[in-house]
Amino acid sequence: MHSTRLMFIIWSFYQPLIVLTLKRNEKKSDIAMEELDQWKEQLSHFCNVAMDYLREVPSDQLYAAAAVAIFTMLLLLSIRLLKRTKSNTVVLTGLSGSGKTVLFYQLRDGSTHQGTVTSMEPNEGTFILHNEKTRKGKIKPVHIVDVPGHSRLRSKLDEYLPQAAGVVFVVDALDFLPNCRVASEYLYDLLTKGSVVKKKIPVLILCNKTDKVTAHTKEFIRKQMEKEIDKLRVSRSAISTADIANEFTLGVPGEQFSFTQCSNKVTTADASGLTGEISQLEEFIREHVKQ
Ligand SMILES: Nc1nc2c(ncn2[C@@H]2O[C@H](COP(=O)(O)OP(=O)(O)OP(=O)(O)O)[C@@H](O)[C@H]2O)c(=O)[nH]1
Ligand SMILES: [Mg+2]
Repeated sequence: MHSTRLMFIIWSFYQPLIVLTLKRNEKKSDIAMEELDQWKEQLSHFCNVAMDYLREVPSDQLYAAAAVAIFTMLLLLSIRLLKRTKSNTVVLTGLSGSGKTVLFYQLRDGSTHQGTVTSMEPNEGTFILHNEKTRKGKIKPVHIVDVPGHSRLRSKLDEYLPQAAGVVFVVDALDFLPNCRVASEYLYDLLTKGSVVKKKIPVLILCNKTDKVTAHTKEFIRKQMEKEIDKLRVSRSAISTADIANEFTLGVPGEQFSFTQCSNKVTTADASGLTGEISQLEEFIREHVKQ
């Protein structure tokens, strides 16, 4: 009973203030002074009623009401802040020639644009995915970054990882075996980076170029990379005072390495950037960059 009355008084107290603010925001210079005085009068009347009532209410109830109001405000504020800081960046990484730039243009324009040039600069853009352009309703644009695979440019990856909502590690499924070790080393370095582990950034291993019949399957690629990383785990931990400074270790000691042991989610998918078969990549992006 007390609380209903209290709510009514609080509402009565704020109502004129809200209306006043709205009126001011409209910036209508011709607000009648008369009307303003009327509001002021009403406001002071409600202030008096509220003060009288507050004097009657036991102080513990007042404290409880204030605590609930502050808690609700803080909760709403933190929800808003969390929503705002949610990133829309997805980073494409992987060895040179795996097909990142072709995928980037497929995502943006639905076509491939470029020939066989090795990227010398990260390629980035914020856009609505090409396949979503015809969809109705509000669609959130995504920020896609294609970081070149050239070893001298890989350090650029560290600039983008802190803001990443997801990382796509592109693997050439056609020319996989000769590159398996180097690709696994690169993936190992990625999965042991503090920026990836601490924030549990989801990683998608995207087996690209599956338009060719000789391309390896994602299951095969996953298994081979797990085996390679298992070997790397042993050799890297042997170099304990490390030239190679991996921030975190991978897997469970004494067990064969599997991506399921990673603290972040590591999944695999197929794609063909050249022919535009990128639905699994788009699914991953949308899963982590919500509308
Ligand atoms: N068959 C086939 N070839 C592809 C596919 N995607 C890319 N390629 C070819 O692979 C080569 C490399 O593609 P890019 O997109 O430039 O590779 P990248 O990963 O951006 O390479 P860097 O910029 O050096 O890191 C090009 O010759 C592409 O035509 C695909 O899905 N299928
Ligand atoms: Mg490129």
